[in-house]
Amino acid sequence: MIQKQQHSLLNKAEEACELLGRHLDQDHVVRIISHNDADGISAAGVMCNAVAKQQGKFHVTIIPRLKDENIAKFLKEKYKLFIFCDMGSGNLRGIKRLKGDVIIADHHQTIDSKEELSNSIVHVNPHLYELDGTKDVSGSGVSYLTVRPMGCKNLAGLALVGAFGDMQYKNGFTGVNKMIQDDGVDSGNIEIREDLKIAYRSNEPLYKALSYTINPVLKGISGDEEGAVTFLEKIGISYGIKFTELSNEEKDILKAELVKINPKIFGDVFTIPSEVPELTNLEEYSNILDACGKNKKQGIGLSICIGDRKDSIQEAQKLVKSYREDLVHGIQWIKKEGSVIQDNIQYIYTEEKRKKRIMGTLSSIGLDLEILDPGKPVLAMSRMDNIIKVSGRTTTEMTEMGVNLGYALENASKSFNGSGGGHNIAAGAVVPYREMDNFLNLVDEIVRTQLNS
Ligand SMILES: [Mn+2]
Repeated sequence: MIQKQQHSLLNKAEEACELLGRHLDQDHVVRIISHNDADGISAAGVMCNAVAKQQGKFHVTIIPRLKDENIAKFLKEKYKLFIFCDMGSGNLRGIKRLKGDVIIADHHQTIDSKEELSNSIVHVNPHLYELDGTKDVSGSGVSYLTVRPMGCKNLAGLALVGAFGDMQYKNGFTGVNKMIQDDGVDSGNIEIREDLKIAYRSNEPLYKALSYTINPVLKGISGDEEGAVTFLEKIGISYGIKFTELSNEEKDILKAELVKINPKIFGDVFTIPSEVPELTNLEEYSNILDACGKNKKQGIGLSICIGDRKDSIQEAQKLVKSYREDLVHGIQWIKKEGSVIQDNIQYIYTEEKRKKRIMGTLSSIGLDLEILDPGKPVLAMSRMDNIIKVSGRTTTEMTEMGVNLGYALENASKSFNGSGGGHNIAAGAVVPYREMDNFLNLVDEIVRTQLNS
């Protein structure tokens, strides 16, 4: 069944590819619009690389969200082909009004995806074939499928960078992602080997590298340089040198000790062997794009994807560095201050600019490290003038007990003239600042109902 559904998706992607090919034959400039997260930036990168390979021209814009005002601007543009990557499925009504042909290469589930479309729009989205777009394919993956018939297996690695960015790797890739992985391995673009998943292991001293490792988290070590030093001293390994400089014997000791803390620290590591060292590791590549997007430097991220191997990488690494320093500070902050506990939820609150951009990630890490009680969903509240931006995070265990944060935040925010929604495990909302306490109480109430039903 899945095979058949996947086949239907590939057919649709092929249809999109033919449409793209017809426009490239006529030398039309391809108008690409994509999302500003790691997945969206790599999705645009995949598309641009494929177009460039056919000697085509493109014009790209990377945006945080496809709003009506964006579409209003595109309506005035004279391009013959628009491609929306990692977005668009939720804006079919607006997109239908565009003058040119359209390809939508998205993986988000939306209510209006059953909208009637004309022949000038090719809509490629796994949800249309009952495939799971939350874990089986990302926006960059759908973009990849769209150009795959042009012979682009060298882009498989970049396509999976987006999947890592959207957290689709869970003890392995599944569905379409697995197919892309096979493409990459068969063509030599991707290499997979078992190894320790220590972040920045070739460019930072070991204690720092370990304290920066948050995927997976290491209790007592992630976000804690002193903890990392203590751990390394205890097992008799010098902390000041790089992982890559350790002897094989030391690497074995380290592995044995780290696995005791979290078995997930040893596993498949994905690389693009032909890449420059900074981008070889797919997860680190994804972190770089993520940092670019979060700092509104999506142009740098895109330049990297389309081949700038000098200035952009240096620039992006500075962003990564400041981002991970913020994370370490954030982890220490939560450790020290904890959260505000309510009956069924807990929350953290900030007005600080550097904390605001990491609040969601911090909540997840806090739960993983158990410095925040995993038994209560976390709402991370960031104040922006008169409104509060809310990121909600919980654990799989809690969702299995009935918690659905997407539903809770959507309903609670609507009661206070806000908006919100998302997945059961991670969701977001925006509410007026003056309603913050009422909002928290209502979410607390909704979560209680969810747990009791
Ligand atoms: Mn995505």
